[in-house]
Amino acid sequence: MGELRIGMVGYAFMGEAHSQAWRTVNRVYDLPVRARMSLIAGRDKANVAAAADRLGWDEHTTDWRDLISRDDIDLVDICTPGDSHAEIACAALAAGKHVLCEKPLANTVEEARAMVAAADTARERGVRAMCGFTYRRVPAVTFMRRLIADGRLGDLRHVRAVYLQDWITDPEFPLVWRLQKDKAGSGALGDIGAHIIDMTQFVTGQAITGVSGLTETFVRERPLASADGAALGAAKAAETSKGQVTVDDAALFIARLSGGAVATFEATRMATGRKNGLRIEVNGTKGSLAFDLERLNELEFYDATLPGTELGFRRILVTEPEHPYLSAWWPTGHLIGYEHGFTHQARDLLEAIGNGTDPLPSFADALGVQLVLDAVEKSAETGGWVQL
Ligand code: SOE
Repeated sequence: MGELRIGMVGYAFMGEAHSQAWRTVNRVYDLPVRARMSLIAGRDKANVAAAADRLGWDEHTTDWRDLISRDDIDLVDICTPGDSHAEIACAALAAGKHVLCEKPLANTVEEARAMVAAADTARERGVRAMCGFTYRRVPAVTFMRRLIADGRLGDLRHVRAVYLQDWITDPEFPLVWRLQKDKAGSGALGDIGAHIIDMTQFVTGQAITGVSGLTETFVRERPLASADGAALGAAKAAETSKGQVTVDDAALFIARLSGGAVATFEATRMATGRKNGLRIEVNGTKGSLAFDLERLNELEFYDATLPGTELGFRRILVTEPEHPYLSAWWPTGHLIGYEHGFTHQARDLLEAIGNGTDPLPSFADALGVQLVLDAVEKSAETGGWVQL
């Protein structure tokens, strides 16, 4: 079995999640290649050294360019804020390294297009690129796509997708990078709206063809963050001086899909009480399916083809070995959690690289999401319909 030497940039929330996946993936799945956690990069010397030790990386560096110049790195895993995705990914691909890049792919459509071009050129040399829309790899979501593709819902009519969080409801919550446009590209729209856009296109197999949306920033000034911190970029302490919030707190839009369905989307970090509330429901002529991330081992299924006396939503427990990804985990009925999606993502990427095939979602798929994000912003500015 060949070894794939990984270099990862970033060690915060996503860096930890990806590290866990690289540590675990070959212990759980039989794969054509073995991931080696070779080198981790981060700007702060003490922090990256501590992260390397805690997360299990062989070596660490304060300069991501070391990952690009070293011959003993085969794949670059990008877990940084969006403002550095394009530069790192394009450099890595040009150097012949495979790339896994966190979502959203970039901060602008222009950057995303450059990344797609770099990936296309690299593919000719057998180099692979993938974007990390991890929730596709929750077994219930993958299974939902399968049921829809098998025609179990008939013709699709509606998609209703929400992604609700509440971690910035307090106006004193500091101005972390996720609230700064130059670092994050957009707010709730790109951070969590991107997930429900990708999920909608993934489960339905249909592309979003046009949108009309609005965005809102409820808290326009926040205390400056004084130090980099842990989960969600939260600062250890906040300064008394304030800075401008330059992204949306909430984004809502309606859309049309290429197969004729219509869809509604809501992404917000101001939904008090909702912590990581991603929910998607699809209604078709033969039935409905719903998924809720806070109950990620389940699907709700309404089969409208049953006799009237038997109609009703029923719960499918997605924990059988026959369900996607699950045969390698625990016996029937034993649940999985948030982090497993990252292991499944690592599995699919290693399998594709080992077999010489293209992993999904590709950079081109992720550019598709970026175009929708851009269209929603344009629509919010103009108040009109934006065709894609
Ligand atoms: C913060 O909003 C965040 O961590 C996102 O950045 C992730 O993509 C999402 O999975 C959970 O929430």
